[in-house]
Amino acid sequence: DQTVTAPALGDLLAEAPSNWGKWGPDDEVGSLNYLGPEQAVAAAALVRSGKVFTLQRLIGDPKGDPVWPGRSPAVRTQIMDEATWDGAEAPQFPGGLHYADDKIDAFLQGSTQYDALGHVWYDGKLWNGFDARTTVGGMDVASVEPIAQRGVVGRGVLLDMARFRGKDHLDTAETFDHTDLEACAAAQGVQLRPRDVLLIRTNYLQLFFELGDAFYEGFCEPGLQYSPELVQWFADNEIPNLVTDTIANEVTTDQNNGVALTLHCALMRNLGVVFTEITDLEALAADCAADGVYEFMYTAAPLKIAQGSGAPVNPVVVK
Ligand code: UVW
Repeated sequence: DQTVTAPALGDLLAEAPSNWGKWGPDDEVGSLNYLGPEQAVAAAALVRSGKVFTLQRLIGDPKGDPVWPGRSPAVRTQIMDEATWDGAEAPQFPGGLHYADDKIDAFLQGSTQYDALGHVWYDGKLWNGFDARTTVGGMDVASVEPIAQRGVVGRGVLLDMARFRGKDHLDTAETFDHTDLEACAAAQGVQLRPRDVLLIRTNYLQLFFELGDAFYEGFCEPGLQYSPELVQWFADNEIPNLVTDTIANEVTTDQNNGVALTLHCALMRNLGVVFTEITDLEALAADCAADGVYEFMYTAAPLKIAQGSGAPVNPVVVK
């Protein structure tokens, strides 16, 4: 049983690099501090063709909404429609206006989303050393609010790991590391630079759309796998934001030691790397393959949700 033999995160990451305190004791946006006006101006200079790509998955996709096991897809309910206005009790507006209204009941991590830095923790501490009890009843610190307030603008680089490995999509539990990312970048003819927003394509969720509920049997997404060297690489390269097209941005269960979601802890909790999950990179990847340009301006701003552990987002890329 891997859950019994897996090492505790506190032991595994005892010597791992940390950015706690680097931007002051009250900081709630972590490695997004690496993105400032200089990075925004440089990113804007990458806009050449004016092609725009939106990276959010469709909420309410008739083919289904992929979510982490235990979460449910968003439910949209229509409150007002043309039929509503037929009844005797229907409100009447001078001039005869009718309108449609909907509401949505959704996990904040139930579609394309930004995680708050305090979304995960271990040993009772969140990002920057904040006490995990500050999450009780709504996140008092390190929620998605300051990330949403700030927004994200920077040089984005797509690393198409599926194409690099000659596959339609990566396989269940398939792993890769920073050396693979560098090799992928080299094969694509793009140079990785410090403070890049990394967008990693696996196309793994294609299996969700093919398999439906059977997708969740033996659930283990492919992705980056923890090693001390990988975490150091993220620290050295001052990566602000990791964006992927999987539900949780990393191999679900470490294939070496059985630990779940190690990088959520090593990168998000300890380094303050912000995670963006469940993006749709297909149109962007097709375009990059066609024109050979894998760098672009990446912009995103999650919804401003008070005390939220995350928030839906529709990132925009401009090439
Ligand atoms: C969990 O936190 C379990 O997953 P995610 O970061 O994908 O929301």
